[in-house]
Amino acid sequence: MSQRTLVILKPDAVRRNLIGEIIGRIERKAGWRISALELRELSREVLEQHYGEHVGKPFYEPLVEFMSSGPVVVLAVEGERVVEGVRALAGPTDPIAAGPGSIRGDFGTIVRENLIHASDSEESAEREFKLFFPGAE
Ligand code: YYY
Ligand code: MG
Repeated sequence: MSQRTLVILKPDAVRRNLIGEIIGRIERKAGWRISALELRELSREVLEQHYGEHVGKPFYEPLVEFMSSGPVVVLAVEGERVVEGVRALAGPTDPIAAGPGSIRGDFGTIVRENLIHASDSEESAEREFKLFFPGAE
């Protein structure tokens, strides 16, 4: 079943020159394609909507600080079971728990700086796509 997911390469990925490496892993999956891509800085307002489920949690403020600390790459990826698939490429939230071969396992250090966001469901993906690419199809 073809799907679309929303991916953010976080400020640590941009600062550490890892965006090519990460996008390459996504592109090497047969049948997936990148359908939107932009380097930009995220406002607190957009981040509050994006991370609405985490507002009020102890890690929320430091997370927003981090996510607005520099440019990110926002992209949409389309393809077969891509929502679950990019989450699998990313690995678990905490890089310490992420195995080698996953993006977070190979490059992550601490939980906050875990390089990549990927939508957790088709519903989240559609909401996030509209938030980051308003007006796009
Ligand atoms: O979806 P995913 O990114 O894997 O994790 P979430 O539980 O949605 O948390 C979003 C984001 O928040 C996570 O990627 C890092 C950060 N975070 C944190 O800094 N500390 C935690 N204990 C949990 C999450
Ligand atoms: Mg999440």
